[in-house]
Amino acid sequence: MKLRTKGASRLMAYRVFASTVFASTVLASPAWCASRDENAADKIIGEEKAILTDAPNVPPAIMRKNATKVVVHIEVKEVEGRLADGVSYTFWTFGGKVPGKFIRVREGDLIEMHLDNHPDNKMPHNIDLHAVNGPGGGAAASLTAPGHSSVFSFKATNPGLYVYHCATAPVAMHVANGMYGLILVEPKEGLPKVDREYYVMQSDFYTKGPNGEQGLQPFSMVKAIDERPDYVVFNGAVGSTTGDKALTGNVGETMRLYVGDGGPNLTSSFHVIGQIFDTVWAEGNMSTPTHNVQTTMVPAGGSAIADFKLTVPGTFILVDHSLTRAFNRGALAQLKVAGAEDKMIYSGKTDDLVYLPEGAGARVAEQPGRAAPAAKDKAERIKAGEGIFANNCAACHQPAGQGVADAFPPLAKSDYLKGGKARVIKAVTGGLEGKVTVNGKNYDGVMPAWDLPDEDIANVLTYVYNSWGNSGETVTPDDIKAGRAKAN
Ligand code: HEC
Ligand SMILES: [Cu+2]
Repeated sequence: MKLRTKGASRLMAYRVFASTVFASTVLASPAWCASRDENAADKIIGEEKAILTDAPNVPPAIMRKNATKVVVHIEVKEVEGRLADGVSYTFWTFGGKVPGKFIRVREGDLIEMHLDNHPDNKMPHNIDLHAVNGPGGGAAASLTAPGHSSVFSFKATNPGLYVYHCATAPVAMHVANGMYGLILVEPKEGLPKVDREYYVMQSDFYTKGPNGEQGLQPFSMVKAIDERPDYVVFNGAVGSTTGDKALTGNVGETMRLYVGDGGPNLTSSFHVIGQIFDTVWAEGNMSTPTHNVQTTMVPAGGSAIADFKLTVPGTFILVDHSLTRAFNRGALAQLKVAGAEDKMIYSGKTDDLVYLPEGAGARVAEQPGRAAPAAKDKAERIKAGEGIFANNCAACHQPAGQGVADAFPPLAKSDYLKGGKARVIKAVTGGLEGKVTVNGKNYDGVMPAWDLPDEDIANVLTYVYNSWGNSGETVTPDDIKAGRAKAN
């Protein structure tokens, strides 16, 4: 949809708007979109079968200049699939995947909706489309037992990006199991042309076992009611859109994300790290775009459309900016942009200088005066060390010490640890930077010096030495005292 900016049409727009307000009880719609009544009255010419896509793909833009009858067939399937590595889940789906098929129609179209409930399914299902004017958004008309198919139709009277979902009791359970998707009702003039469009939908999952517990996980109604999700994901699974499944683009292209939030509970603070949205149609509304947006809220059962231009290459990360959801629960996707650098827009790191503020050598402990309780034996050291590791080391070296390729070396089975305690104590107390080789791989990063009491460092290193297949040595506070790197 193009905003008409010329003075004359603005004025005309205002007149239409004003006359609507003063002359009748018809609700004013923005002058550049057709009104609900105009769309309702649009003549239906011909018939076509809807092109439906799985995320992250979006059906092609509609070039038609008239309203038509669009036939949509969606098959509900209950399928077991991957929720995270080693974790599977019985998803209830609109079309076999989570989120459901993307449906694209034009305002004024008549949609003939067929909901087919596969005979192997165990539950009845239905569909409530937020684009429908009618009780339950179509839910009552579409309640369908396994092995049956329901048909109803509706007129797409209001343009926008709408969520659809199952509304069969218990509704939250059907939604929590994956029953949601998006339907775009394009305005007659279409949306501004872009080079790439993608479909991204966030949702929250509630499993019986905690995040990461392996195997087939049943749904937990208790956690759902408490709004304590174990997983918050984009497009149905942790890592659905990362690595070789990342979204892609090229420098110079314009990109549009159709973002939905299926919930059932959480509102998304949707953000792309390292990008600014040039245009956002907040809440999927088509009449008042906003510009230059960093983070846009996508409510549960709501949507947003975000456009931006790709100006520099690199990997950009899509997140729910409620950040533990992103980094600890899974709400993280990637966009990989290829092309030439533009050092004016983004220089990259231009320099790495030594920064030694006055007094840096003194290294004040974070909690001055805090005396770590002394561990009585090796078992106590390991136990205390586990907590210290989780709080100080796991963020980089990872909870199971496996490290992160090219960034943080592993502590699990690390041959660096075999090189003797003295070197390790020096690295942890004095920091480590420059090239190091661990298990045959090179790292060139910086680890800060750890301002922890001798007791804590002894404990964390004893924990590291006694975990993940390492050599099992004990490190004592006396070792630390003797081996501390000299403050510079
Ligand atoms: C901010 C990220 C970060 C944190 C937190 C961190 N490290 Fe490191 N660590 C690194 C990096 C980066 C290197 C490699 C440095 C280099 O390339 O010169 C490293 C190297 C090491 C090494 C030597 C290489 C190896 O893999 O065996 C040890 C041992 C180590 N760290 C222990 C710890 C311990 C113990 C803690 C917690 C007290 C900790 N690190 C916390 C980033 C971190
Ligand atoms: Cu259902």
